[in-house]
Amino acid sequence: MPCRACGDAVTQFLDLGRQPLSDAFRSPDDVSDEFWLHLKAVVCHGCHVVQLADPVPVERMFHEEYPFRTSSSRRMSSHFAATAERLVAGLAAPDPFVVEIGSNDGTMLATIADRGIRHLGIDPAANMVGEALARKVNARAEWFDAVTADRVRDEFGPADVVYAANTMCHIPDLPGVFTGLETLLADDGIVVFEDPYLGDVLRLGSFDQIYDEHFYLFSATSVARIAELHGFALVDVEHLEVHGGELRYTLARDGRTPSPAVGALIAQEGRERTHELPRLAAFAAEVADRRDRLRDVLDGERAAGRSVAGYAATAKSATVLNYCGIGPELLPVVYDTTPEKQGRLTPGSHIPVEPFPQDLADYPDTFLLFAWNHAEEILAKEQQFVDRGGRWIRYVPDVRLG
Ligand code: DWN
Repeated sequence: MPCRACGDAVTQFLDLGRQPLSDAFRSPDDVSDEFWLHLKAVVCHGCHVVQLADPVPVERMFHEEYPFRTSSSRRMSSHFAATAERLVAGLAAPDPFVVEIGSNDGTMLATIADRGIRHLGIDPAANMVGEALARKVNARAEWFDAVTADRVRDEFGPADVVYAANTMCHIPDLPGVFTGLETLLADDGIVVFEDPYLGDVLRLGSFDQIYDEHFYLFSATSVARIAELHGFALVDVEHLEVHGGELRYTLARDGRTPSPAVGALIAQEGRERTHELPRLAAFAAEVADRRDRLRDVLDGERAAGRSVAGYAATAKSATVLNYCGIGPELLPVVYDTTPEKQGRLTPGSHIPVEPFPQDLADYPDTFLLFAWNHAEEILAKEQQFVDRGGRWIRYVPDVRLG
């Protein structure tokens, strides 16, 4: 398959094996066949974007039972409140219009709505759109494409800002999204989006950022090239600490001068050979080594008779559990705050997901931290677990027990 973003040739550098849909938490009495994909990552020789070898049909992943809520992390909620304030501060039009693609439960748009700014959230997960509407956010359960973009422009006029967080990387048909952006965006409007950064994934060895929903792993270099194919320029780039390291990209097509950060990051990616096969092959070797070391740590805990539970049934954990071959024999339970995941089984590995125990005495001896990207928030609220001798297993930025 050629590159989905630019059509050029690709080369595979990573094989994470047979994987389920990362957010398809099964009911224990569900005996239907599970959907599996072969999770392989490739890099494009033209635009340099890293992507999955084979896309999963988007309808299988994003639907009215999508279980992830943006508001499940407090830190992310404040991140999006601050993001909204930044977007508002940059609005210059007399009656601006802000669109969010992948608006989920309306966490970001709630602030825009509070400020009385015209806005629209577009998301295929009808359940999350329902939650957004309940917080007085204007949202619709739709896919963002050229047809939707046309309709929205007809109804509301051009958008001054189109924003997307952890969404662009989820859409294999990126050219289709860009066609929609060309239609919807005002001539002097901006597209702002943020997604996990390839540079951080390579630096941290965070291979669990690769799963069905994360079709692309972007970088400044690849986004600049892809944007250019559609008449946009990458005019700003900002590194974000959230979700294990992301980049926020700003695109425009009004000829404005890119900020110095753009050229600096592209140059850095060139120096670090971020998109080159030897660098990507070294990452793949590190991933295989990390799998073996993580299994050793879990085997060690079991041999020592210490109980272990997973902390947070993240989408990312599907890659870890299935690639490392971790099932209920090594990890009997994963605790998670999401009601829709509780009482179900983790995809592929079939580990029961339960609510966190109310009583600290019922906590395990050791937690395997799947939501490592929220470590600061989690460690702060689980201080008592550590005070009574509880330990954490991590696998990002390295395998560690302590
Ligand atoms: O891109 C995506 C990101 C932004 O969100 C999506 N494809 C799906 C999802 O990925 P994830 O599930 O890996 O996201 P998080 O934010 O790392 O994890 C969320 C899960 O963790 C939820 O099920 C809630 C749970 N959680 C918890 O149980 N206790 C989270 C926190 C912070 C906690 O304290």
